[in-house]
Amino acid sequence: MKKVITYGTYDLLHYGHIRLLERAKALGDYLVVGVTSDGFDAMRGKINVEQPLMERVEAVRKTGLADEIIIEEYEGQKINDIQRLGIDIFTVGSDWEGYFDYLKDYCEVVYLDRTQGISSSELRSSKSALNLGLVGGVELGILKKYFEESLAVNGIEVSGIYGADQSAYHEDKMSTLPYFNAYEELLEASDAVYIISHPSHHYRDVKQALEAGKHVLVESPITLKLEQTKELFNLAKEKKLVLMEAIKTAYSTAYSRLLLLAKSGKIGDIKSIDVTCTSWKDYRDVSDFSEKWNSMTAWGPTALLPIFQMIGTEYCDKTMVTQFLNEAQRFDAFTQLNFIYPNAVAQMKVGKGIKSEGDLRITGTQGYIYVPAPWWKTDYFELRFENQNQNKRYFYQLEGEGIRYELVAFVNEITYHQGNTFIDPQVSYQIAQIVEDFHKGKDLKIIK
Ligand code: C2G
Repeated sequence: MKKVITYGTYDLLHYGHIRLLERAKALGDYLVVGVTSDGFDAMRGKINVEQPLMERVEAVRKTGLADEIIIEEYEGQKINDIQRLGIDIFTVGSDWEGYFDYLKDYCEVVYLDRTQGISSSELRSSKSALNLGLVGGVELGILKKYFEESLAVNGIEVSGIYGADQSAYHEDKMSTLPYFNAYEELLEASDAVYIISHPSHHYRDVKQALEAGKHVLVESPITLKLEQTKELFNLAKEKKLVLMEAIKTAYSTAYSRLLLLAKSGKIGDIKSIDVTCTSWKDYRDVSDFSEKWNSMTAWGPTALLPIFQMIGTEYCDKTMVTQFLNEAQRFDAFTQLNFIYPNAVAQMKVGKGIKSEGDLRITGTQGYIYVPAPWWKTDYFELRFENQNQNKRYFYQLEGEGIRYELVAFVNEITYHQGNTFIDPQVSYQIAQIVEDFHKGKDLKIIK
């Protein structure tokens, strides 16, 4: 018996799919169809799939062409399936010509002509790509990462750049993008913007974008003041626009799973969180820090995230200690914060003028979770117990440092209004509050 396998998303099943399945079936005696899971599609950047997995499976089943249907969930699964199921022929449409030649080591590979003139993309309710404008500042490296990641996400088209130094990109792909000299013009050309101007400009930049009717993904902190952050969220709500805080860690798979595990009681009650984020640079020759992200704004929001998301925002006391490299311009070499909650404590240390181990430890009454440095872009963490035999290790794929997932979440929220389940507004408000207190010097002790 000749066994054939083929894979696809089969969104809004159409004539092109059916013709492919018919020809695939005709190649042998038994046809296995692999239908991609929602998660796998999201990971490979196919984020605009309209039907959920079960509906797509049902549609394939109804064709009566598949003898067996399996779900494709991870990269590299094809080899496993082929060996496991004893497959003789792997086949797929000619749009994948050459791409699956590596499977020739395991079975015969056949590319079938793609049916012209029909596709799921055309059938999908003619939603065009989201035009995303990039609003820069001095953080050129990060802006570039967002551009590169946007290329891996279906449904996003970068419309241009404003506010960044164009000459910095002369050698790469980004230089081909339109550069706008006026923010209004970039807004005009975009449906949404990603903003990484200096935090002191966020309020102005976000407000202008929202007032122009554009969705906003803004680096955290959203603004430097709690009231301003609230005002912007209200404005977004009023205008039915998405305002999303860009803390990439919040959108990564490993971190999301870690959050669920910690909350599920696997390590007992959480009693303490210790979190450190540092990135060192030599600032000895720097005299003007006005456009630089200080340690608190660059790292504070990321470090505060696990604390506020795991033990809440209702602490009873906090102390903040900082050492300034430039006190007038509020540039801190490092800042340490201690929180006391009714049932737990937390400590965060952030710094650009110090270097330390950037790990995350969550202490519970039964065990602890350890996330090695750099914890904020991790694909791995461990659950550890007194009895080491109970220890567990968890690995998750991390694409583009989490930026890719963040962009997918942003597009999904704009398209499907699923609600931002990644960062609760209360967490955003509390982050803004801490950043505001720091800049005002409230509860702040200064060391030399
Ligand atoms: N197809 C076709 N003609 C069309 C459209 C699609 O022959 N007009 C074929 C594709 O080439 C593919 C199958 O139908 O073999 C399913 O297409 P999609 O649902 O778009 O899935 P795709 O993303 O191509 O998935 O890892 C390989 C993927 O799983 C294939």
